[in-house]
Amino acid sequence: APLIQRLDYQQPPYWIRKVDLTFDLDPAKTLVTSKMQVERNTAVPHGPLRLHGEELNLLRVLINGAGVSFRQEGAELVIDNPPDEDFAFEIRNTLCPEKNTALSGLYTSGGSFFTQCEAEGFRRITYFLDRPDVMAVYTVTLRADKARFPVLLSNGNLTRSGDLDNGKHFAVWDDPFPKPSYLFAVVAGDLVAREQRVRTRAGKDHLLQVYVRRGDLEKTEHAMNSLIASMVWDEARFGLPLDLERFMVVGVSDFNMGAMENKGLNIFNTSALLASPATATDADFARIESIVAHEYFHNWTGNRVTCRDWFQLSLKEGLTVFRDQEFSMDMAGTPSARAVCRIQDVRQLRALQFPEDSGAMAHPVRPDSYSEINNFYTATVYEKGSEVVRMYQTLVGRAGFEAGMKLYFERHDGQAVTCDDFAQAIADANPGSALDTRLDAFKRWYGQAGTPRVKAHGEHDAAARTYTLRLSQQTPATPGQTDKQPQVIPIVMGLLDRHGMPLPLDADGKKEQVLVLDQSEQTVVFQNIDSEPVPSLLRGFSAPVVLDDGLSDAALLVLMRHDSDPFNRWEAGQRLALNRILAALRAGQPLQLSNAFIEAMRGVLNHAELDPAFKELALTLPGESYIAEQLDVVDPQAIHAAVIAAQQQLAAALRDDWIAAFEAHQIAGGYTPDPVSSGKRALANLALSMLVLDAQATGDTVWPGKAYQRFKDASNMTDRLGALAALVNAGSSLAAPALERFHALFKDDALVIDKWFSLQARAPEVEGRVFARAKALTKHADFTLKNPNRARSLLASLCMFNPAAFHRADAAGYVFWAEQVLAIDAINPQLASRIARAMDRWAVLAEPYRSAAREAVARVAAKPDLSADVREIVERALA
Ligand code: HT7
Ligand code: ZN
Repeated sequence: APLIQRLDYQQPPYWIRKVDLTFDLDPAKTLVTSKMQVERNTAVPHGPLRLHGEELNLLRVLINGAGVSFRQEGAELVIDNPPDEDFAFEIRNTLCPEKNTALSGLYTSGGSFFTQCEAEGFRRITYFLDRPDVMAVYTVTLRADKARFPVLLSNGNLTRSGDLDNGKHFAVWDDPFPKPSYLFAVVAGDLVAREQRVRTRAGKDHLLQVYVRRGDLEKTEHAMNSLIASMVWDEARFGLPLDLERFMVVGVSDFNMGAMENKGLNIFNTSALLASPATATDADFARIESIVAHEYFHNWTGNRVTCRDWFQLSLKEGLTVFRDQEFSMDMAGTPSARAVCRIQDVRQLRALQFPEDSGAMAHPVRPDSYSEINNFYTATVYEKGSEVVRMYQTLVGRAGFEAGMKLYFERHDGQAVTCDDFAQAIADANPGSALDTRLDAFKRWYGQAGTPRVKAHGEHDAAARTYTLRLSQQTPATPGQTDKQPQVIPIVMGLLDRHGMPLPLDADGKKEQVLVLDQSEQTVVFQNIDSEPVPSLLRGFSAPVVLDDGLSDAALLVLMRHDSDPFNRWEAGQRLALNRILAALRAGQPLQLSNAFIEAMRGVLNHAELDPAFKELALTLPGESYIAEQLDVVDPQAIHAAVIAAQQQLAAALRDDWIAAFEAHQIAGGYTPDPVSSGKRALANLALSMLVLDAQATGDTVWPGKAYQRFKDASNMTDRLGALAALVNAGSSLAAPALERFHALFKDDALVIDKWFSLQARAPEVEGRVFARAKALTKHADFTLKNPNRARSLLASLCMFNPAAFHRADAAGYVFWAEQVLAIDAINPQLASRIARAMDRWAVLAEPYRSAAREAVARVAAKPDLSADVREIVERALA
């Protein structure tokens, strides 16, 4: 597949302004008739009309009602001499939705029809200028068998519907908003809806609907509540109202991602939509709330203002992730609950985006080239993109950012624009600000890959009563980018005295400020500082960088106990743990936690004021992939051994405290997924897992027995899965009967069975048993590669989230990976290329893993008929 370059962007030679689509829906052979109004784009040189089309059967092509000569060139339909004047263009084609296992374009799932058009799926439905800068108004007529497909949905408003001959019926949908083809959607099937009418602040009435399969209706209440909360929030925080009378959300079991923001007809993976206390965990409830919000927020950031080209993807994704993160924080409420959200987001960034930024697939937030755009729906575009948006807010302040957003919509509503347009709007709304004065330098965040390293070193001069902070930055080389310029890095900071009291930073007594590091090296001097302070830098994780402040354990303990910034309190604890683990790994010695660390953790666990949710995060050790990020040569087995040793020591040393914590955090009464209750459940589950782990070492049978009992009696999935995980992760003999019972209880609920697969594939490896079990599970009657959730629940869990089970000295993990990637590639290239990314970081592995991993990647790359998706991933890995 050709490499597409960002700088090659040109406007299309034609615009399609209006589309009239008719679908005669049949799973085996659907007929599509597309009538388009086409206009020549006089801004670019005259040329042929080239339409994209994939896997289609072309029946006829008419211009102004008459046949026209055309040719098919690869995946393009070419009309060499279209009229100069505006013309009517008609195409008829057929396609086969039931054979579409790639889940892109029009496909069937559970007997219903669904579409997925982002990024380039519309061309798998009909021939079109399938690019986001071509925006048209759509009218869609759907015809189908009424008994099998009683519900017929598309974007916009239902204008007509009725019966036809032969048991068929029809519906006509009009979407008044011009949109790019990637936002087009159709759903047809036997679905039911939860409905709610709402009136917005602006006094407009709207109908909200959540469509699902018949049995799932009672699992849609949380999604509906999340949708309403999102509407209220977007109007209150950004003044952005819902612009449609009808807003529909639909669930589908076979879906490549979490959800899709099609105009007025969002389509969701059922895993991101359906929840009941008995079947979904607290984490599921939170994820649903955030994905429902994310898709809803896209209506403005993505749909009303869209991307000019796919290189600008972060324009909508980074901004919308930022918006959903802010929403989740506002919903959480208290400062401490907000901090818990922030910590979770940063953990996710470090676990997924940091490794991406230092691996074979490292790319800027605005990539420079791609061969398959689906490979660039990445943690960098989404999560690092969101951090970039957050930095705008830090630099111009919250009110300044809101003013910038207002200007962005005033300027660009209804347009397809670029990241530069967004940056310009925020800067122009904040003249003279820290952003405005450095806008060009700030925009390097869009162009430079790699996570900047920031070094900080402080010196106190007792005689002069000054504290001098020397800061420096450097961004490591990434594929294709060797020389890096300094980034603009906002560092929110404060200084503490050694008792933890905040020190004034200037004559006004300010206790916190934003330092803007925009040079390779910079020095800041603070006056009137009597004794050596402890710097608290990068509060709230104010920039996506790795900070090395060289703080001693004693200084970290001060921050952990006293910092007014809860993020940095958590961070200090993580750093203390990380220092121990890294020291042991570097020395090749067994890990031994210090008494000071254990006592600090005991202090957190028993703290009278800290929230349970915060305690749970503080007492959870850094993840194995984040630890790997700190090392030049990665031995996944050694990292795993160190983490397990640390867990066991923490479990043993705090045993009585874990018992007290477990008992103190039981919840009487019904289940609610609010942050306070879910924090209590999270801490109780952590305590239980520690107690079962310790019991495994001491031979105690009481806590495994209690865990089994709790697993059986639990009234919600969070507690049930927590108890099951405690048994499985500790390798208890009660794990097998519990797993069997769990399967029997939930065998008819696909989303719960996904958890069953995932839990087993993520279990801590012991002597190859987890790998063997995961491999055996590929033969389980419930396993299939056709359903992405199921495939991911086993394969991504093993290959991407269980390094010690996957990276084996005998290379069996890599052989397994290669087999699975190739098998999936024949069914669903997008899914295959996601799993293929398990090998992104092969080059930093220690031997013997490194050579064996490379060999496996090379074997996959040697296959001649790979999809463009997987080919791009493996070729970048080998480059
Ligand atoms: N904008 C949506 C992206 C998406 C997607 C991309 C490629 C292939 C399938 C897909 N499904 C959804 C999702 C979002 O960011 O909200
Ligand atoms: Zn999105």
